[in-house]
Formats: sequence, structure tokens, C-alpha cells
Amino acid sequence: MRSPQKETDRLGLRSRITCPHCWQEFAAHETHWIAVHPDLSGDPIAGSDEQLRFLPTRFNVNGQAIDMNGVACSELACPHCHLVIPRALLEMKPLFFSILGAPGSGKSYFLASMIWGLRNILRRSFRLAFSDADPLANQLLNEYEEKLFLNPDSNELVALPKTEKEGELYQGVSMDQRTVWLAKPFVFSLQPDTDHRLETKSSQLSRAVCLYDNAGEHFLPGGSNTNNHGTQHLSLSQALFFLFDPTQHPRVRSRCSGKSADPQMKDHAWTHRQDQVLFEAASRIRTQAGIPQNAKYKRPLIVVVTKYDAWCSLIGCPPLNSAHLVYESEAGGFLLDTERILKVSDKIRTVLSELTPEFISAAESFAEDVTYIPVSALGTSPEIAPHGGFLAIRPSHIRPMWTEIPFLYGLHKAVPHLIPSASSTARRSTPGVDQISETQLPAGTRNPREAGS
Ligand SMILES: Nc1nc2c(ncn2[C@@H]2O[C@H](COP(=O)(O)OP(=O)(O)OP(=O)(O)O)[C@@H](O)[C@H]2O)c(=O)[nH]1
Ligand SMILES: [Mg+2]
Ligand SMILES: [Zn+2]
Repeated sequence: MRSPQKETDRLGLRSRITCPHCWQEFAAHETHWIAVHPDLSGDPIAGSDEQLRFLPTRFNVNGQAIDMNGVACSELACPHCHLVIPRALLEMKPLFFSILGAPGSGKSYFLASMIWGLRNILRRSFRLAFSDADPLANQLLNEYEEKLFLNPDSNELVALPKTEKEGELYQGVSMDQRTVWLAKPFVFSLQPDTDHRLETKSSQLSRAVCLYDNAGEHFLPGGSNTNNHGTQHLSLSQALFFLFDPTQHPRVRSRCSGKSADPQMKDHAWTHRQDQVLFEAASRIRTQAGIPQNAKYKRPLIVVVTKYDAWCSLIGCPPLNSAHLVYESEAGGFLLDTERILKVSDKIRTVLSELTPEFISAAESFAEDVTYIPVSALGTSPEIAPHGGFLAIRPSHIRPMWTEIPFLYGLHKAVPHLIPSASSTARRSTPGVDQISETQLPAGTRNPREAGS
């Protein structure tokens, strides 16, 4: 029989772990285990339907804790919130990326489309193995992907549900004699594959990537309270992905009038003040991370400008093809064209500065490093379902555009060497958003810095 500390050392586990549910840090030897014996059901924190969590004193030869009734266990839990900790978090450094944005800005569709694209591009191009660290925990996201990308009835209308506050993507636990709601993480393991050029550095480069799909209401002013800790990942995040939805902005709608049939462009469709959502997030991050009011946020703020298919007429609808940004170098190996991403960002910023200046100023007054990346999770407009009147899409029509790019760019910034970059100047460029000339931009959206140059 070994002690928990000896087990930690023997298995080479990380000495400190951050819980992806309650974000508290704890030592590996404090990790709780989840009892298996049926008589040990009911946990004072995780809930009466859950098996008991316990700090083990006995392990079998395979390193599994033995519960009080003598059964070997396999699942681990946080000593604070008692929720399940995927093993990847004991072995790899965590990488938190926060996705935030107003209700209806496209977070759930973007997340599903991004993960679907990443499963392919990370392995195929960057030789990185990217897989579900805990398939059970990622089940809902897997269902989203299946609905959109593996649907046998690909001509039937489908829709992802609106993310509800305290719904399926949240878990309630009893802490300090009250129910506290925590966001469910989606956890992926990301590690160099055997044919990666830095495979020998795998232990330094591997990451347990934690992502969250919050209800947009949680980001509205007043949307978080002492019983809801759903957005605390913001302050731990290595990069923020703020989803800005131009279709919710009255000026964009009016400029695209007659050029987009998207139902979301209609005047009566809902809108939220997205600059206010960003201010609210900024204020929470400053408070939680102890950043003074006059200091800027230092980590990347990636403004993911969603639903490109609906507003692309503003810039003449050049195609967004990931192959324009991810390409094979002459020396072998794939590179991300970060120079081109920054040029695209400049163009999008120019357009948004004219139409949505309050948002640009909110973003740039908060963060030092802001990049604007257009994406479309669907590549086409949803339609109004004849029964129910909600927005839905036919899977066979879905053509995602650049949904993997914000993550690749965030990863490039957060973990040096994982996603190598290059500039496009060395190669023949294909036409893209960065090559739209100032004169092609709609009048009034030209960048005074560049005009006439
Ligand atoms: N035109 C277009 N519409 C999109 C796209 N992605 C999502 N939508 C539509 O945007 C609406 C909202 O998308 P969601 O992903 O549910 O938005 P959300 O941010 O998760 O919203 P909450 O869960 O309420 O916070 C849906 O009706 C989608 O049909 C896109 O790429 N293009
Ligand atoms: Mg949602
Ligand atoms: Zn916890």
C-alpha cells in the first residue's frame, strides 16, 4: 500500500492542479477519488445522486484508490467542488480559453464548428493529436458536432438549443450551505504526435485545453452573482475569444439592407449592446485577476467577428478559406500565416471602426493586443423553421469558414512552438480579405491612415 503523495511521485503527475470547474488550485496528493461500491452513494457536496468522494489511504498495485468497501476506483474529483477531474489535467498543463459574447452571438455554433475543424487540421497539418480528454464530459459538444456535421438526415432542418442559464451546461454543487452553479468544462488533450518535429519535448508542449460554452445572459451586466461562478474562467484564460456579431448591430443591418436575406438582419430581430457585454467581462476580469482599472489586459483579446456570410457584402464577400492561412513550408511542416491574419484584422477593424466605433473603443481600451478575425460557423444563413418559427439549418448546406483560425492563432500566442508561423510575403498570395483595396471598402469605412496611400 502506498500513500497518495508517493503515488503522485511514482506516476509523475503534476504537483499542482487547477480544477476546471471551480478554478481552485490543489496539490495532486489532495485529489479525491470517486467511490464505486453501490453502498457508498450520496456525496455532501456533489449531490445525493452522486457517489461519495473520498481522500484515499489505500491503493492497489495499478495505482487505483480502494474505496471504504474494498472496491478499486478509477475516477478522480476536485477536493473543493467534488466534480470530476479528467486525468489529462493531472498530467498536462492546463490551457484555458474563454469564449464569450452576447446571447445569440453564435457561441454554441462556433464552438461546435471550431472543434470539428480542429480535429482535422491539428492532426493533418500541425501533427498535433487533439482528442476528448473525457468523452463523457464532452458529450454535449460531441452531440452538437454530430447534429451539424455527421447527420444522416442532412437535408432536414436542425438547430442547436439556446444555452440556458443553469441548464445542461452548468452543474450545481452545495458549497457553504448553498447551491453554487459552475460551468461545465469541455476538456481536450493536445499533444505532439509521434511524427511531430518536437515530439521529444512532448511533456513541455502538451496541454489539457479547457473550453466553456456559457449562456450569453451570464455575460450581461448583473448576469453573475455569488451563487453563479459560471464565468470565473475569464480571469484564468490565456486568450479571450469575444464573439462579436455584426448582425445584432443596427448600423450593420442598415448597411447590408437588400444584400443579405438572413432573417437575423431584419430590423425586428434581437440586439444586444455588445460593447456593454465586453465592458462587463472586462470589469469581472479586472476584479478577479486584480488588474488595476487603469492598466490594460496583457493577454490576447481575439475578437471573433461571427456570421461572416451575413455581412460579407460590406467588403465584397471575398472567400475565407483556411488554406489561404495554413500552408506547407518548403522545408516541410505547416505554418500559420500570422502576417496575413494581422492584415485581415486591420481591414475588419477599419470597417468596424466606422460602423460600430463604440465596440472598437471598448475592446481597445480594455486590451493591449486585439485581433479581429472574421468567421462563419455555418457559411450560410439559417432559415426560419416552418413549425416553431426558430432559426434552423440544413446540415448539407453548412460550409464553415475560418472557424479554426482564432484557436490556431490563440494557440500560436499562448504556447510557443506548437503552431509555427510565417509571413505570406515569401509566397504567392491568393486573393483574400487582406487584399481588398481601400477603394473597395464601402464609403465611410475607409481607413483615414491608409486612404490615398
Ligand atoms: N448567418 C449565420 N447565422 C449563424 C451562424 N452561426 C450561428 N448563427 C445563428 O445564430 C443564432 C445564435 O447562435 P448560437 O450559437 O445559439 O448563439 P449563442 O451565442 O450560443 O447564444 P446563447 O446560447 O443564447 O448565449 C442561431 O440561430 C444560429 O442559426 C453563422 O455562421 N451564420
Ligand atoms: Mg449557446
Ligand atoms: Zn473544483
